[in-house]
Amino acid sequence: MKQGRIVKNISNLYTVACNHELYNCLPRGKFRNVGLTPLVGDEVLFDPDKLSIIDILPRQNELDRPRISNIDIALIITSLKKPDLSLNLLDKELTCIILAHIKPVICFTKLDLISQEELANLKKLRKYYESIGIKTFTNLELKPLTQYLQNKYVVLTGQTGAGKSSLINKLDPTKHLEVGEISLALGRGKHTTRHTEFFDIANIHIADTPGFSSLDLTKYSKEDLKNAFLEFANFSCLYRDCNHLKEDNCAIKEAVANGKILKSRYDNYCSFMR
Ligand SMILES: Nc1nc2c(ncn2[C@@H]2O[C@H](COP(=O)(O)OP(=O)(O)O)[C@@H](O)[C@H]2O)c(=O)[nH]1
Ligand SMILES: [Mg+2]
Ligand SMILES: [Zn+2]
Repeated sequence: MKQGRIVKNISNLYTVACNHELYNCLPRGKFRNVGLTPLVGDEVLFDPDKLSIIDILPRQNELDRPRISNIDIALIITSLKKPDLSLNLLDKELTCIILAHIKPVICFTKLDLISQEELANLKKLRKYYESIGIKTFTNLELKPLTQYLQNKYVVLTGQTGAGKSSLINKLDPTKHLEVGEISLALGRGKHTTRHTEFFDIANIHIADTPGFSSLDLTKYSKEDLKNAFLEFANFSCLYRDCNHLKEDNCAIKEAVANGKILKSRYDNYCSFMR
């Protein structure tokens, strides 16, 4: 029996990496009986002769969309055009990642497609997210980005068509992952990524994923959602259990009014709470 890490999954086949060797394994039947599915990222015990996964070691953390475990950093690939920037989606992704106890980092793409005015707006946006402790990069800042991700287990998340696979190809020019334009008719790419897979590139363990078209926040409590908006902790409201919605003397609403909290952040918070 050996211990390794699942680095790739296609339907029921799991590729386990162990001492730089790869083993294509099937999960043992007992997992299905107890409703347990191995995930890319899992540390597992496996039988290298029978090519079967015997046990899954406890997970440090686990993300639902994309499904993956034991991640240090989720790099949210956020395109500014095609698909257009959605701060609602970005804040949703941040919420899910923070509540999964994974460090979020934002990487903006397609700066070549935006106007000067939009570029100035991006600068302000980056400054705000940095001020609340979230690192931001663009896909034109490859050097500092790779530096920052050194030796980390990183998952690429973000909408289909945002530029996840393209980023991997950029980081390693010997890689030729399929990339694709999003088709407006289908709302999904023609040559998009269909499975989750880790690559070791430039001293980074980085996983490409299919991305997603929607995210669901209904499993979170109001308390969870409040905690996910990190900047709210800097303010104290009159009522300790204030939901920052209809309450009087709400320090959060005051901070929005005087520009200390980004209006889009607060609007997205309100929409998530509903
Ligand atoms: N103009 C522009 N296009 C990009 C950029 N990054 C990716 N793309 C294009 O966006 C499309 C979708 O990219 P892809 O990497 O497949 O996105 P994924 O679905 O997130 O993996 C492809 O046609 C890429 O060539 C960028 O920075 N600028
Ligand atoms: Mg892709
Ligand atoms: Zn409040």
